[in-house]
Parts: sequence; structure tokens; C-alpha cells
Amino acid sequence: MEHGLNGKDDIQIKLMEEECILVDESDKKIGSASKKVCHKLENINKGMLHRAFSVFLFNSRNELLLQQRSLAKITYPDHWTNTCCSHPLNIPLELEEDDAIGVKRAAQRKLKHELGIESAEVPLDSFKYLMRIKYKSENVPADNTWGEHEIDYILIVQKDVTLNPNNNEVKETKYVDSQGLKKLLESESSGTLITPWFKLIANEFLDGWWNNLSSLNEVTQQTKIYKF
Ligand code: DMA
Ligand code: MN
Repeated sequence: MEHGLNGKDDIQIKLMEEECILVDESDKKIGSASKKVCHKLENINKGMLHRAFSVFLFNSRNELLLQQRSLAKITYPDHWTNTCCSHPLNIPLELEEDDAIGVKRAAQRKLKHELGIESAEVPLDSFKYLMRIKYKSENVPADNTWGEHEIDYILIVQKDVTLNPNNNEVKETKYVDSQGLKKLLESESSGTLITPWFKLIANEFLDGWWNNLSSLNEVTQQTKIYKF
């Protein structure tokens, strides 16, 4: 078995074959590569960058849905994070860039796959594309194999949905208000694991979005790519 996947979950190993979209620093498509190739630290260290998305789903009480990643996940197992993250794939429907529609289709696909949310509950026009954030994070689990280096599309949804989590993907879910989120972030010091991208977004952006859920146009910057 190849280095890095030895002993990992069979379903998650198979998902490493998904074909992601390689982009340059301006998010222009320059090719494609498997999820496995995209997340190998050795490739990230050579500058390989791919397209991703992060969904922040709020209910009608303005609470944010969080998930704890399953132990089976190859990158960042057991970590608490935002509602749903993944990658648009290198297929025509998910490559379409107008209004970030390809990324929204991918988000709809993964909300169903990870959390069991029916697509009818989150129609494409319920996603608001806000901005892109480029970031890099390395080496979790700490075996010098995996990392992230992405241009991450931020998608906001406010909907009351029915959850039916896939336990190969998700260990636990919970809704938090801003006080609940603060507590979770503080619990890192007592051993709670939190993904680096969620920490970054929570520190830099989230309050501004949360305070403007009914006027998201005021915080929307669709041509901007924040770089970290
Ligand atoms: C990758 O998420 C995307 C971001 C924004 C970190 P992931 O590791 O949860 O992807 P997948 O669900 O496809 O494994
Ligand atoms: Mn990624």
C-alpha cells in the first residue's frame, strides 16, 4: 500500500480518486489532479493549488451548523469545522464559473453526501457566494503526508433543514450561537480539535457575515481573493 493511505478507511481511500480542479493564484483553471495528488504535502510544497468551497449554513434562529469530522477522514479527522467543505470536481457542471454556479452544485452534492440534506431543501439559489480565501495548512495528521492549499469559495445559506449525517464523514453535528462558537474555540486549549481554515475564518470574517445575514450584499466581494 502506498505511503499515506496505509490503514486508512476504504471509502475515504476511494474518494481520494476524485478529480479536483487545479488553479493559479488568480483562480484560473490550469489543469486537474486527483484529490490525493492535490493534498500531498510534497505537491503543495511545490506550489500546487486547487479550488474548494466552504458552506456556512445558518438556521432561522441565526445559529450556525457545525460538524465534527469523522475519525475515518484522511485529512483533519476528529476536527470541528464549519457546516461542510469539499471541492468542485473537474466535470462540466461543476466547472461552470458564472455566478459560482459550479461550486454551488458541488456544495449541494456534498451537503447531501455528508449531512443527508436533500437538494430540494437547499436549491442552488439559496446559496450566496461571498468571496474567495486562499490559504495553506499543513500536516494533519502529523505524518508529513497531507495538507491543504486552496482557493476556498465562501457560500452562505440560511435555511431550516433536516439532517441525516453520514457517519463515514461526520461524527457529530451541532448548531451554535456566537457565544456557543466562542466556547468551542476556547475549548481548543483543553484538547478540542478545530480545523485551521475554520479558525482562520472565525477569527477574520465570521462576525461580519453573522451580523449581516439579512443584508449579505454589504459583505459580498465576489471578485476579491483574500490571501493568507
Ligand atoms: C476540503 O474539505 C475543503 C476545504 C475548504 C478545507 P474536505 O477535506 O472536507 O473535503 P472532502 O469532504 O471532499 O473530503
Ligand atoms: Mn482541499
